[in-house]
Amino acid sequence: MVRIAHFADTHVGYKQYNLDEREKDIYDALDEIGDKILEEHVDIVVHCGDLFDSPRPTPQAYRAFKRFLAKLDGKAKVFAVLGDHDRPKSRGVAPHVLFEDQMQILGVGGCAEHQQVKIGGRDVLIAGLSNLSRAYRPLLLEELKKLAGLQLNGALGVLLLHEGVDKFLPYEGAFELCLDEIPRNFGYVAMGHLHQRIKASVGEGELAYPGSSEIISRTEISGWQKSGKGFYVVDLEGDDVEVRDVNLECIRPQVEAKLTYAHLEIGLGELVKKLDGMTKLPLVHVVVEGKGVDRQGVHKTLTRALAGVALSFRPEVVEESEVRLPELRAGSFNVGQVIQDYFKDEKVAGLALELWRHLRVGESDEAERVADEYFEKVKAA
Ligand SMILES: [Mn+2]
Repeated sequence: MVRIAHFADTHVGYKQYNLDEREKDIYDALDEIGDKILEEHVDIVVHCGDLFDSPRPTPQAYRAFKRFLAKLDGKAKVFAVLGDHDRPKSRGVAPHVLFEDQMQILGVGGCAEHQQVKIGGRDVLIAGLSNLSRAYRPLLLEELKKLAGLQLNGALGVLLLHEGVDKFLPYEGAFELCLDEIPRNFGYVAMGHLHQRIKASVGEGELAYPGSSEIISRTEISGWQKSGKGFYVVDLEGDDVEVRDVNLECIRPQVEAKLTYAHLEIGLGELVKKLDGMTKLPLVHVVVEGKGVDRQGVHKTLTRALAGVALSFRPEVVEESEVRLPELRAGSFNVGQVIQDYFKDEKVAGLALELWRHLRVGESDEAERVADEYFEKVKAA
């Protein structure tokens, strides 16, 4: 049997809401992953992209990953592909190259790569293609076709990718690949990019997204509540593939609350009770809805009530007059399609869709990054 630890989207260096504690939370998650990987006695470790939050990590982020690799201390072979966050923007090298004597980076520059390793007498073929954006879909498909034609000759096949697959993004249309475009000759297709945990079958094998290792965005809260955050341990034995969740204990809780302005104190009392006794001080997302809301007053009340029971809170005030429900028929709504119809131009629609995904949850830093990246592309063209 060959045992693999599969993780992705660690976003090391990310500092949610510019809070020092959140930057440290991400390092803590990486530390715990390292500890738990050691407990599992894995042969191979694969990271499927967005290891770092940026192609130019801070020294602290580098140090956190250095500590992770030192922990493994050559006990497992480490492979990685680059994600959209940590691949270099134009010319230049990925931050991973600093560690290239301890890990292999696969499929950089739009060229899929594979290599064979021997684990306890078994041949394992590890293939990978680093992230290519939707704009390079033809190249992506061409490379995947080459991988699909690989002869495994009895070796266990593992494929590493960092892309969005349509089946798991039904409303947004922001995918790079369709499920049936994934090569079917690999026993395990290790994915990165989507931050929720997903498992599916493809061909004879299994495909899985381990999700992000911490809660990177507010949209991940429900997924975290349902299936936790962490990584996968994958056991490969002949045609049998077993994928098991390993959840982290250090995740900082995030709570969403909706309060009415008229009954703010009562609602807050209940919220505070709910927050009491959590392992780490939670991050709280509060929506206050009502008429003629005194925003400053609300902020003061929240600050007073949540001091000591929350790390920080993100307030949002919704005036009752602003609450308008759009008339949409059930099942007919696809944000990607609406945006596409409005803008006509595919590239502009792509930009708008990405901005929408971030801005609807208040991720203005992320939106800025997307806008900068788009601008750089336009400038280069
Ligand atoms: Mn990504």
